Amino acid sequence: MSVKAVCVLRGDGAVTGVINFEQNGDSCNITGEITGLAPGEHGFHVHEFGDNTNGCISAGPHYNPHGKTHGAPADSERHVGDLGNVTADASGKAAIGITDNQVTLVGPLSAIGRTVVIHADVDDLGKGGHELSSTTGNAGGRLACGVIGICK
Ligand SMILES: [Cu+2]
Ligand SMILES: [Zn+2]
Repeated sequence: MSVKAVCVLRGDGAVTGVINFEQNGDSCNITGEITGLAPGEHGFHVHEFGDNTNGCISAGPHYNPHGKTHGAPADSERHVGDLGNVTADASGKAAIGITDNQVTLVGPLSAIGRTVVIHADVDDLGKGGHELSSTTGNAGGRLACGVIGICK
C-alpha cells in the first residue's frame, strides 16, 4: 500500500503551487508545479513545523532530526528536509520531479504535518561560503509554503 500526501503552497505574493508526495518503499516521489516565481533556481525544503500561524516563518528551520549540517539532496551530510533547488522557466513556472530517500511519509520521521517552503533565492547547498550556508543554504525569503497533509 502506498502512502500519498499533498501540499498546497501559498504566500503573500503571486507564488502558488501544489506538491504531491507518494511513498514507494524507501523512496518518496515528489511531483508538482509552482507558478509565479522569478525565472531561475529557488531553494525548496521541508521545514520542521506544520505551523503557519505567522506565515511561512512559523514553520521553523529545515527539518533536521539527525542534527546534521545543511547540504545537497545527494549528500550524506544534509538535513532530511533538504530537497535542493527547483528551477523556474521564463514564465515563472517550476515543474517538480524529485525522488528522495530521506523525506518519508511513514514512520517516526514522517514529513506529514510539516511544511514545504519555496524560497526567493537559490540554495547554495551548503557550499556558498556565506554564514547562512551551513544552516539554510542562504536561500533568502520564504515566498510560499504549505503543510503536508494525507490525501487519498
Ligand atoms: Cu527552506
Ligand atoms: Zn537544510
